[in-house]
Amino acid sequence: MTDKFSNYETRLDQEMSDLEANAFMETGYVRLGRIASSSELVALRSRIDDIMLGNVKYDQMPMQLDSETGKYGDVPGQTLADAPSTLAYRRIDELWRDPVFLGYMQQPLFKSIAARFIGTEVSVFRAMFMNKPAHRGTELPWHQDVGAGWGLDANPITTIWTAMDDATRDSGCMQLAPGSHKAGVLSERHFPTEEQITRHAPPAGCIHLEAVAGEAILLHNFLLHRSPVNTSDQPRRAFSVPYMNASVKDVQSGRTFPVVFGEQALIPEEQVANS
Ligand SMILES: O=C(O)CCC(=O)C(=O)O
Repeated sequence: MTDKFSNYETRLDQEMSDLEANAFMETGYVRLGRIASSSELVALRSRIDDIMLGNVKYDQMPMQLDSETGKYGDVPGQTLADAPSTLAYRRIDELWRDPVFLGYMQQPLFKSIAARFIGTEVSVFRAMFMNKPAHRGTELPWHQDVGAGWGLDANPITTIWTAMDDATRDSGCMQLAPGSHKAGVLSERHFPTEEQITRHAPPAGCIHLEAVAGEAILLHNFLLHRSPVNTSDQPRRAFSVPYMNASVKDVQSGRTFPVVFGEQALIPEEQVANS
């Protein structure tokens, strides 16, 4: 089954409705509508191109190349320095360092969602660009975005995923198992067993989450999701941000995470690239 978005107007309403909040808690995801306008999409795409090509550099930004084989196990480690200039990155993290992406993450609708599910002091576990270049990409197996593997002292539940291009079945759109978030944490290491997949993500109960460029979807972190490789001629880029309480700590270092809403919130104008 494919779940398609049908309203192509940019969303103006900056508050999450009760209906949306209830749908999210019931199914584990809710479509927020088209959030990024055409001009915002141009800005986000050109900024990420500049980061991938090395025209805008952040020394601390983890960048991961795509695998040659399309297999998840073959993804190379993350590079922090001397990143090659190419549009074939699979993943770039810590985009809260960048004013364009930080500004996008801090918009009023996302603040209203965070206020409803988290509170006023809010940090982000990651701010991740996820790319499936044309005729490439890496298969991402069924997983939840929780568990001891993330190394946090509390599990976040709200991730906002934004399509930076149309995401179709051909370009490797996400697949979801609606309702699977209700099963709780299936594996502390991210990936469920085959038996759990059969039980919680049966093919007849799963959907292809096609999305139009600029559309954002609120995903429950416990929801099982996956995505295949991109077989189309177009890239399938996305931006994904898990929001959580600013008190959540990394269990090893004891550190908290970058704050995006609240008293200590980062300010886009103060985020400066290294070159
Ligand atoms: O964009 C994708 O294909 C998957 C992204 C994902 O797993 C996430 O945002 O947690």
